Amino acid sequence: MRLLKTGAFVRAAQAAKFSVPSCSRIPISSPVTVPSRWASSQAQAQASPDEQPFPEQSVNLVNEVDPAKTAAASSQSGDHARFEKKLQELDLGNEIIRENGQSGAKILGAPYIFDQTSNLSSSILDLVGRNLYDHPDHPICITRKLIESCFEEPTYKHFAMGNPVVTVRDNFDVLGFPADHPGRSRTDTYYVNSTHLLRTHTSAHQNAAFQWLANNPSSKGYTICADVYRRDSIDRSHFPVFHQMEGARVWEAQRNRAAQIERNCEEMPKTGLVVEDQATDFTGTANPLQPEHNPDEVYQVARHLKLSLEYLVSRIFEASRQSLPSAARTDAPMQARWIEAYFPFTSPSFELEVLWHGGEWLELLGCGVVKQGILNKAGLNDHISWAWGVGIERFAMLLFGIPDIRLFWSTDPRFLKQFTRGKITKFEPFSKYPACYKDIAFWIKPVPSASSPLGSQSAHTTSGVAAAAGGDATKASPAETQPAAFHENDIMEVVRDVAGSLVEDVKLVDEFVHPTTGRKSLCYRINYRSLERTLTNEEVNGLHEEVGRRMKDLFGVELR
Ligand code: FA5
Ligand code: MG
Repeated sequence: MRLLKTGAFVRAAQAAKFSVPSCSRIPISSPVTVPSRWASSQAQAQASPDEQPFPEQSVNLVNEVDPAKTAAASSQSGDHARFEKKLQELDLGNEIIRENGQSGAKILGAPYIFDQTSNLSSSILDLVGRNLYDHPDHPICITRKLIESCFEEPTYKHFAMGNPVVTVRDNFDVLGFPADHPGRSRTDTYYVNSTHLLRTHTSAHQNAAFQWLANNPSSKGYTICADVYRRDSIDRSHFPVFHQMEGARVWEAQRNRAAQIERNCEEMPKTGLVVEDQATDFTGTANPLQPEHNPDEVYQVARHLKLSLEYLVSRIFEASRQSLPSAARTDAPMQARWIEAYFPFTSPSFELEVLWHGGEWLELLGCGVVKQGILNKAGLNDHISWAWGVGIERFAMLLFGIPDIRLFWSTDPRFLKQFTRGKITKFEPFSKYPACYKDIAFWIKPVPSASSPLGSQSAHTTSGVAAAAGGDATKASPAETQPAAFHENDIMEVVRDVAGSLVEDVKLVDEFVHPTTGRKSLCYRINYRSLERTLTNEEVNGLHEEVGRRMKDLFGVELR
């Protein structure tokens, strides 16, 4: 039983409230300006001078690739063509269809034929097309607008990307992801089929956006907002769908470009952030500048990038502080630090972390100087550029004091009614319903991945590399000593499919290797808790038994 995530619900919500982007192809050089549907003149009139709603400047940027056409082109046999035609004609929302040994899905109106790489589940498809970032009173949209307001037009153009189906090429290949990067693994990424996937990061649109800049030289940069999808663990800060924003700024070739960028740095607003910069050396092999670049320019581009993001973070923290009651506000400055990072498409690369409650460092964003090959491919040969990517939920949880990432998907009016466009208000928890945890223990099957329907590829070999775009190289599968019959993300996916948002977290609580047989046993604790009501024992037992059944059927585990 799933409260939030039934296909029927999503279709109703789509019809009533959320816009479903059309799949028609629009040339990259002529983006469509979306009318300010949600900019209410009433809200504008009511806002006090220091509570101005963030500006409305959204544009839809459409990928070069039309997924419907590519999907059609990729199917070869007559059977496939017939099945695809049938899918095309069926009047469905997002749905998976299995018929006579064939399977496929309809996603936002386009048909896709599955192959051996496909690993989509209906629970994930139910979330496609909700477009939370387009709903003006939703905290994701309010946060998006606040971020966009830090990167002003006309220098920056703002894009939102509705359709999450992109090509493997756009998500990984064009960006230079190595073949064994963990982000490419089927355990970490939702594949529609071997050529298409649900984007794992907004950088999937980087190439298209740079092409747009090449054709629109009056703009010098952009932001892109989109929903992104990763097979991941289940806890209060991880959900298989979250939102990212990406930004870039280019400088064309000009005499003394370093001095020009330096002037742009001087123009940046000053912030009160206390920032430690541990990533200033680009001369070694750890975080090198690119050989084709002028070092003076790289240092200025990196400085401009860091100043721009420090400005963004200081605006977020100031907005968060202002939304607290005056007695709860402190004047203590926010502490942040720059550390070195690795992304296949930038060098040097950085991450910004902030000191979180309890003294923990929390990663807010990744960024860097764009690889020259990527700019060249987009027609920006003589340009230099920085780019960044941030997680919107990370900022929104902080801004609104939202304690659980599942809440962003809630349709409960007690949640939705608390937020208003252009305003940052602290979330008032409406209730905390009781949790009910249950353990599931099983022996994993000691066979190679081929027999696992969602099996791993050999993608855990990129060690010591900070993962970009999903695929956590540091999170080893607990089963890694027994080759890939089971990956931790597989149980996460089963739990999500069975119980959806009724699970707060899933944790490995015990691991055990039999001393004589060498077989491995794992025990996971599933914490069932609804955000909206009290779950009955009977209901939780039913869900838990179904999780056990599916683990047995799909992964051949032996329940203990
Ligand atoms: C990326 O996705 C890169 N595309 C970012 C980038 C863009 C780098 C452009 C350079 C140039 P990463 O996987 O670290 O990187 O994710 C970027 C941000 O998304 C993180 O810093 C974090 O804020 C957010 N994020 C990542 N994973 C999650 C998650 N599971 N839940 C919520 N937010 C997340
Ligand atoms: Mg990261």
